[in-house]
Amino acid sequence: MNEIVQQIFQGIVDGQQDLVAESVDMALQAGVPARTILDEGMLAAMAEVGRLFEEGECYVPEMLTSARAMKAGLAKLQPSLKETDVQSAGKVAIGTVKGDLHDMGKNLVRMMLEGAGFTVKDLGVDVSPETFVAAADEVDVIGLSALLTTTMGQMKNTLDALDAAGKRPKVKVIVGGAPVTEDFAHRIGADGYAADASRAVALAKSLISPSA
Ligand code: B1M
Repeated sequence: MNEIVQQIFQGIVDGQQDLVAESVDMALQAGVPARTILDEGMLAAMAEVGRLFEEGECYVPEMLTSARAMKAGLAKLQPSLKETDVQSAGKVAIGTVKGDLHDMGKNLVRMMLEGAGFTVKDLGVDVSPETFVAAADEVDVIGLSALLTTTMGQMKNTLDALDAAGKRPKVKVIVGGAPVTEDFAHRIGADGYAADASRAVALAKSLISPSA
């Protein structure tokens, strides 16, 4: 692994916000592709933090400082993830479902959608089905993110609420997040599942313009 990318990886694992932000700047200046920084530095580091947590080698406060360090790095990376001069590709409302406070994946999907020309309304975290329903009239696609097995059920609740409010025919619903699978998406009646942010963009595009 490139030395600066390794520094970003370790900085996130250790929760060093300033170091991560500076290292991302340095990596970009040195010509390291934004995708390499994201995939090999940042996402790999968060996976490592998850592994350490699972094995009892780190706890919630450490996960939180790692998340803050990743956020500091993402803020630096965001402009490089955006394409230039892109037309609006459609409107998306995105949020992390009720009971779930994880926002990094959702933020990444939002950034990539914006980079691809979508207008995105970010509903935040711990978003109730009612809030998604209220946003449905303004957008073409609703994106639901969940990181906990215990909150995945809120995706189904949100789909049910959209259905009950008569909004389901006019809006496409896509789902994603670490515990979510294609099969789960199918079972709850979502319009699509994406394993990562790039695939979420491709999915949203294909749902809005099926021939694209
Ligand atoms: Co939490 N946490 N956490 N956590 N956390 C996980 C998810 C966990 C897997 C860790 C572990 O045990 N290995 C575990 C869940 C276990 C389970 O449910 N099976 C867990 C747990 C247990 C918890 C708490 C319950 C811990 C506790 O309090 N005892 C608690 C729950 C709080 C709550 O939400 N109510 C909790 C809290 C936290 C923090 C607040 C400390 C912090 C979050 C900070 C924040 O987000 N602002 C945190 C973190 C950082 C993690 C890990 C380490 C990293 C998550 C992350 O940011 N990944 C995580 C372990 C892991 O995932 N390996 C873990 C980076 C992010 C870019 O990836 O979100 O997967 P991800 O997004 C990906 C894809 O999933 C996809 O695209 C992204 C990549 O391109 N994607 C979508 C995501 N959303 C999408 C939507 C789409 C499409 C694709 O369409 C709409």
